Amino acid sequence: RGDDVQAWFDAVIEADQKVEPRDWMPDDYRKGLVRQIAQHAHSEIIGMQPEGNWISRAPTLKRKAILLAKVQDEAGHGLYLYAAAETLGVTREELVDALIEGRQKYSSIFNYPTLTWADVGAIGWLVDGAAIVNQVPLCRCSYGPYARAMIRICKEESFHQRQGYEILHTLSHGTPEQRAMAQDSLDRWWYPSLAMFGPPDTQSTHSAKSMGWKIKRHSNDELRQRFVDMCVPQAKVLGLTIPDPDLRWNDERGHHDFTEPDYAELMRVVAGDGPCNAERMAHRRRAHDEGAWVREAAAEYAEKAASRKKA
Ligand code: FAQ
Repeated sequence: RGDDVQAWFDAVIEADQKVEPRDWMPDDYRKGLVRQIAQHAHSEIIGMQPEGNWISRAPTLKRKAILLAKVQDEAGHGLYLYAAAETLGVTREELVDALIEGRQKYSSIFNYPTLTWADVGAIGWLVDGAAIVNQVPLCRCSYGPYARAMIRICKEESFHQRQGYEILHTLSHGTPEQRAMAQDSLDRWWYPSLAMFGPPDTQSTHSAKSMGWKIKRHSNDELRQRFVDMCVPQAKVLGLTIPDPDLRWNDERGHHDFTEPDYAELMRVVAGDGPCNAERMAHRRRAHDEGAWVREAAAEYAEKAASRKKA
């Protein structure tokens, strides 16, 4: 029977069909998915903080309403992804505890500070842009609930990316000070955004398995290249300079050559030693503690509603 179910699973993957929650799946496949989906969900939730920092200081009422909606979308994505992970037999409480106790990760990018309003634009353009490049292929991933969650999430990320681009476009066509602020944000966010795609393929521990299972459809380096190629013409329209003197079109490869991000820095930030790691985790823990009464009230209400139904 062991061989039968493995053969069935292999055939589903081979035929590009979806694996669903009740189907048999190898333990490593389940664990790998929980790891990636949980990390993804945590990133959405922690990712609310850098931009949340600017909600009270957005330059106009309209900008404030847009930013508020974007940050709320991120909360929605997090909850959506926790729900997708729960279909694999873990609970949201377990995952949130793993984040709070530092046993699970979130994306390196959210450990960098948002120093100016232009950073809200740079996050939209570059961070959401990188998220889209990474996540559009995940819409075709082999695990049904994750693939389906990604479809809606990508649509919303697309709006997020445009709002960030529009902020930077306004600034880069504004006063000299606004232009300088936009350029400075690009200077600071460029390499951390490239690092979002993970270590180079030669050092990526999970890629081979993940690609075999069709969770990942492209390698870290392939997606990073796709992102660079996408950003170059967009930066030109903004009139901003990507901070890489070696960035140039390579006719032979049909891609841009570029300077790789500092992967030692990526590993340091992932290990907890980035500019804002301590602050992000402290904020998350405080929010969790302060929300305890909401969780208790919701559980109490659910219990009452259930007993009322029984009566
Ligand atoms: N940060 O073997 P690989 C967003 C870890 S977008 C932290 O290559 P894999 C939207 C990796 O976990 C951001 N850790 O790993 C938004 C592994 O460690 P482990 C979230 C990283 O999984 C925008 C080790 O290094 N998006 O939130 C990073 O095959 C604005 C070895 O790496 C996703 O999570 C990193 N940058 O590939 C929200 C997308 N890179 O687990 C708010 C789904 C690598 O063994 C505001 N995830 N590591 O301890 C993925 O596509 C993949 O998991 C990768 C990494 C591509 C991130």
